Amino acid sequence: LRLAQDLPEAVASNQLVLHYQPIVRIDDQEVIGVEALVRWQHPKHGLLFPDSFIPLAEGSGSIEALTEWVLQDAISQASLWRAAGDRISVSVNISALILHNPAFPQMVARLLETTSFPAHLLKLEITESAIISDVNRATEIVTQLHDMGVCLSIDDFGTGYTSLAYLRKLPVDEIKIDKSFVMNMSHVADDEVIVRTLLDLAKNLGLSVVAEGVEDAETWRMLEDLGCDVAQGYFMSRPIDVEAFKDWIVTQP
Ligand code: G
Ligand code: G
Ligand code: MN
Ligand code: NA
Repeated sequence: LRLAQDLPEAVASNQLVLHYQPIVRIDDQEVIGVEALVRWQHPKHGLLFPDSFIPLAEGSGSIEALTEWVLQDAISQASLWRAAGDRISVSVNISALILHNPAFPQMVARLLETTSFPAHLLKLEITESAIISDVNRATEIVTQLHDMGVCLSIDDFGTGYTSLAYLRKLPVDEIKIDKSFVMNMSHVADDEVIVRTLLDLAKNLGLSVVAEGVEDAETWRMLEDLGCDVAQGYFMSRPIDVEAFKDWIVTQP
């Protein structure tokens, strides 16, 4: 495998493809957003998942170009949906390294400008560990993005080491409760306690919440009872390509 060496060419020649997973409001089952998840349609190795190449992109200097491609494609697609009348947000995963690049906010601003896509409908998902590695630098860049109106979301929430006071200092809009807690909450009592506590915490800090990893109706109902607003998971849909998403969305109430 020469994946790291192949990456720049893959980005340049459109071998990357985005799949989208719906993000659904629980009370009326309205699709309010999507998360974009990158895949690599490799000419020799077939469809590769991000865990097999994002770390390589980070280690080989390709992550900037890859992230720009992902943002450009996700925002263009969301603009098309918007033009068709679907007012949905688009969430993009951002690698820790990107938060060390002072040119990043300007790049995002340019993409929003050329598509006329509203900043508040773009959500950047940052993992807790990403923020921790260089607090001051990341805070500066996150604050610039926030001032532009872009939404900041803490991904995999509950798995990192971020203290709550620290979380509150950052201009964060949303937390995504990690799927490891949500997946089993209907039959593991401790997981249910953790999800309930995180929901409470988010409410008290004025943050939006997405429960990730909702895999069945029972979990959906429990989240509804707990007052969770928004859910994402295989129960609604796996991440799917644009064509499949178009077919999926018309089956929704
Ligand atoms: O879609 P999948 O479950 O295979 O995603 C695995 C991991 O890859 C997730 O943690 C997700 O955040 C990450 N990921 C998916 N797309 C991107 C992307 O465009 N950029 C970065 N940095 N990570 C991504
Ligand atoms: O780390 P991040 O939250 O970005 O990762 C998202 C990944 O989680 C997606 O690539 C997707 O494949 C996976 N995922 C989404 N919903 C579910 C789910 O309900 N169950 C499980 N096990 N994985 C999920
Ligand atoms: Mn994510
Ligand atoms: Na997550």
